[in-house]
Amino acid sequence: MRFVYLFIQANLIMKKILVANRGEIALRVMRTAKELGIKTVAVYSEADRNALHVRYADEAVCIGPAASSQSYLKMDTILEVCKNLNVDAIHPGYGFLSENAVFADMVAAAGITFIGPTGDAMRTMGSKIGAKQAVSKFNVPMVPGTQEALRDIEEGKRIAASIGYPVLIKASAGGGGKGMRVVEKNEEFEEQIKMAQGEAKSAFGDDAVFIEKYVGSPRHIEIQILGDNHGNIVYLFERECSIQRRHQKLIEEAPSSCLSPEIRKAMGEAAVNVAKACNYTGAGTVEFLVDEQLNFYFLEMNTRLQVEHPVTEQIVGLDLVKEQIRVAKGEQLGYTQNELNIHGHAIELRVCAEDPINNFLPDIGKLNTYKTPQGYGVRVDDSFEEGMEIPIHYDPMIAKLITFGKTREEAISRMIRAIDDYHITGIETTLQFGKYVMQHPAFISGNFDTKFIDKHFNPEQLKPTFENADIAALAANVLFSSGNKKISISDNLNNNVSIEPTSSNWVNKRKAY
Ligand code: MV4
Repeated sequence: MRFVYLFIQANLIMKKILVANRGEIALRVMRTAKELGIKTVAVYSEADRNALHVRYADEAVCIGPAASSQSYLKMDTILEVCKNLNVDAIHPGYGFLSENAVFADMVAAAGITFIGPTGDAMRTMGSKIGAKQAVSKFNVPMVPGTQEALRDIEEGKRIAASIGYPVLIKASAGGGGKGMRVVEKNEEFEEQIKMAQGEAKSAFGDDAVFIEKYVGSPRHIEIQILGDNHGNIVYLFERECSIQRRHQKLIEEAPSSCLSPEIRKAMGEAAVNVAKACNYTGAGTVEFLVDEQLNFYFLEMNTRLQVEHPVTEQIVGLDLVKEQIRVAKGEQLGYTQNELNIHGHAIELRVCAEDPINNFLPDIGKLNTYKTPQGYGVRVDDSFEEGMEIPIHYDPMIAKLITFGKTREEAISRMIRAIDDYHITGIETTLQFGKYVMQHPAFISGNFDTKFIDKHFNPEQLKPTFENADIAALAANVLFSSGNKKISISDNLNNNVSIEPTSSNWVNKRKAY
């Protein structure tokens, strides 16, 4: 007689989650936890006493002064809160401790579930050279280059010559473009390597650099992946993130308008292979460079939930935080790749407290007016109310404005409408920049790359000429004399100016933008 033993792995119990973050992402995570009947704990700095994530949570604990290093980055303090309040799991959001392998390991060692990948997966992908080595056996296209830290200048020159100039030097510990240098010719090689190593050493404490063939005007397209603890990994298609400035993304969309179903599938499968290369679990993102011929190359993997995840949620119909929590509990994904499809189109604009007319300089102050757009196909992920101050200590993002529609055209016109319906005063924002992009022929055509802003944006274009406003005021004066009610006219930025013909319009009246 033979016995068949069935081992059924019990799912973890998750009654209470601590969100080790602030702002819109803390709120976004807590909303999903609430829907799942999970209690939430907020941690906050002294600067965030009145923040919405603190009010929204079931419990909240102040963990230190405003500086992140003394609050949101305090691993021991956060773990202590977990123990005191009987927390079952930690969601790290993005930024702060979200990609900190040491923290992920500490959380696990304390018997708490880290809602994210293992520390080992983070370590593998945290080193660019380590990541390239790990994926090299997994059939993932990579830009021609080295897979080891460069030690010898002469050897480097030989490799650069065989790759062909221009080449790009990258820091292994880098990310977000830090420590990158383009080398145009052999004569510049030595000097640039030394500069790159110096920069890498001071920025990351690690001077390991490697070289790659320089891809001139690439697109940045990333694939969302999701893995469970049972070996299932799926891709949730791509996000086009080419509209960025100084490695700061400003507009993202899903799907990308340049991929064919075949390339989409090939990139998706490559991304799943990257995830396999580091035994990835949870939600992650694999970044690719895409050249003009639509060749794609693995860049790096982000081992966290990303800022722009909502555009993926809108087109695949999944709540990514809910999926993260489910797989962290030990549940199976519950769907196969074939069951996943793209429905419609979504665009996200990062509404930041930055002045696009003034070099995107961060702006601080108070949200004197703060009215968000509403209606079908519009989603606003934010964490502010009218009258609140934008704290200077953290990221200047006020909100993520997401629109979705059946087609890209619909998502674009809805975004323009939503920008017009968004009223912020007291602070400069990227809203009008967003509108400029939505109306730009290169963006509308879908044919653009990471140089979009360099090629197509000149701050002058955002300065209202006031010409139409002036004309409207003049016309209003005339109409006033003839007893008419109101005049409406659009200016160079398609902003409507309505003027009532009262005697005060004898003074040239300008619309407040
Ligand atoms: C490149 C590249 C061209 N060629 N690698 C920038 C951030 C880092 N993650 C990788 N980056 C790049 N790597 C090769 N071989 C151009 C960039 C790059 C870039 C990439 C994605 C999005 C925006 C970018 C802006 C400038 C440069």
